[in-house]
Amino acid sequence: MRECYKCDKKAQVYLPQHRLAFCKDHYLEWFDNRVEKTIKEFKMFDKNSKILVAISGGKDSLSLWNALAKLGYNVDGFYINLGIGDYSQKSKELALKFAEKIGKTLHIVELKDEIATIPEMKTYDNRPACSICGTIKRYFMNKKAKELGYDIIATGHNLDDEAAVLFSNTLNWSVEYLKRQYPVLKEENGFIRKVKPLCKISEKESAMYAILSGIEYIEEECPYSVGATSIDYKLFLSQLEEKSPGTKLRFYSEFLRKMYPILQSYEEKVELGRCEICGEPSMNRICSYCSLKMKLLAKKEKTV
Ligand code: Q46
Ligand code: ZN
Ligand code: ZN
Repeated sequence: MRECYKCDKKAQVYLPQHRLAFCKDHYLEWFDNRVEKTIKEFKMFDKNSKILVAISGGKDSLSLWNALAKLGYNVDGFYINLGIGDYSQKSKELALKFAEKIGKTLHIVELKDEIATIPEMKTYDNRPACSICGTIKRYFMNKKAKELGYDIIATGHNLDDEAAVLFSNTLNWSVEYLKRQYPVLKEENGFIRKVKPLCKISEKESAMYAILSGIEYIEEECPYSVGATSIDYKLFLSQLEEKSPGTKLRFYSEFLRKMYPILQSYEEKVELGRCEICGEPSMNRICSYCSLKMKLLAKKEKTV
């Protein structure tokens, strides 16, 4: 058994991609420092910023909230109850429990009161549940964070998530998406600043942090995530990582360092205006959320 890199205790965690082994306390310290380093590297925010962490009840978002609070940032949580049966009920309970444990505020949006639950919307809309859900989550995160007076939204996207998206965007040469794949999206045109402080932390590292910190998180995946292509990409990248530790981090970090700056000269033809109904930023006259809501109301009326 290895010894901790920092002290003479037995190591509980081994990180092959960094060739580091740590005892529990030094692992937690390493994780917090890595989050802090990422925040500084990408100039995400500082101690005066008012940050809202998007909480799903899973290991990544709760680990992020925990780390930011420990590091002394001004940070609250934001949870959207999607109304996906037991999954949503359990994740909401865990999110509330965690907020209470660290003494922070958790703001909650109940989809059933705003529009309809995801399963209900699925019965009126043919699009994949995740596409509807993504539209709704982006909309409420942006709108509510502004209304509540926050400057930043932080999400728990980890290295595995980012590497899988990068892989997918590269396979499809989706230049417009690649151009925007950065851990900081600036505040502009009615969009609040969005950041991903766990972008250089793997899924396993974040799970270990949650477990060793005693964070209770929802282990089940959302039932709609079954069959998503991103899962195949993650599996494939993990096989590469197994053979050659550090592959994912290299793939993502080198993209940011070498490719991202080059892509900034790519011209986009996006014209952003404001939604005529809700006033939120939109590429069309009516934003995707409002058109979704209108369609839903029209279909509901037809069926009564
Ligand atoms: S919550 Fe929503 Fe995810 Fe469930 S419906 Fe899909 S997008 S999988 S992160
Ligand atoms: Zn140690
Ligand atoms: Zn709108």
